[in-house]
Amino acid sequence: MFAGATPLSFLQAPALHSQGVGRGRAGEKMSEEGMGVLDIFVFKASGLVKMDLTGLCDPYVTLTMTNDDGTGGGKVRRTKYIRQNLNPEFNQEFQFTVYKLSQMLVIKVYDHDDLGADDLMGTRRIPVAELVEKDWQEWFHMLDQLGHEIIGEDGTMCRVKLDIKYTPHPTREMAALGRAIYVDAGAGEHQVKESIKRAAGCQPRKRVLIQFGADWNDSCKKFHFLLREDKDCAAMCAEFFEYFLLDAEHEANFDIMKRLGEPQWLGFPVFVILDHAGAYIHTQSAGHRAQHTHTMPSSRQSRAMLCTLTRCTIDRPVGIRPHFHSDRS
Ligand SMILES: [Ca+2]
Repeated sequence: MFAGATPLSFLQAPALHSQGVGRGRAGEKMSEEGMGVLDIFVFKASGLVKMDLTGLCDPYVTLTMTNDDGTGGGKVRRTKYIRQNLNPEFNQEFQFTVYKLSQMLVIKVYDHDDLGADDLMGTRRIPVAELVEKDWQEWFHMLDQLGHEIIGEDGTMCRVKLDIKYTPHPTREMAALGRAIYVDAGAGEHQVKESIKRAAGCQPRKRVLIQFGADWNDSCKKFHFLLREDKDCAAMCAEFFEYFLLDAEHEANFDIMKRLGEPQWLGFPVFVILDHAGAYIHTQSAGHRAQHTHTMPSSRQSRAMLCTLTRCTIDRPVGIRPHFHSDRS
């Protein structure tokens, strides 16, 4: 080793325990479990430059995730170093938690020296936002301190081959889809009665909004999730409606559906609105797209549907049964 003998030995070896990725810009606390996980497999490097008197080098690769503002970084992960090799194979795997898409992955190649500080050969920074887009199996070209590509001893580009795969954590929404929501089927009549009472007790009075459906239908769960969790939908829903779910496939609710004109024949989920006295006002399906293409409703669709429902409660005369009731028999 002869640190200083090459213009590439301008930086010191990495500190192995720098600050953890716990906080983002301006001290904003980041989620403990993060958004997901990056699995990074370091295959090999090639096109390295000579760093030692022998004409070779003892390369290793380090990986770091910076904070979300691109500064600092988490713990440095490093491969073993390979003695006297300009085309080393590492075959080591590392895992990183992704906290924010604004983080950067920093790849560095160093030359190990038995005496003195190791020498940096090249660096590459890649936005995490790009890495989570797809699976990568790619040669990443290393850059010098001026941002130029580095030509190795063999005349090829200095580069590192990585296999990168991103796995997002299950979101709260996905978790919600995994849970049963139509759970209190036997209490249907009671729920109708209580909701009407609550709607009448509000000032101004609310309507009753019943979502008929079944647990096997993911659109039912998604709508329910949005009406409860999407900020705009939840606010609109709470302002205008006493909202609850009824299992359309449970015998205990068949009488209710019969009274309301068999809304289940429009498909799931289907929404029925009653006024504060329990009189029928309106029936509306979630729309063909949501029901028949297995396309999950978006927040925008749910908001649009809620707008229509709220309009219906004002424009529609009370007590007219849906026409499809007689169509069926
Ligand atoms: Ca060396």
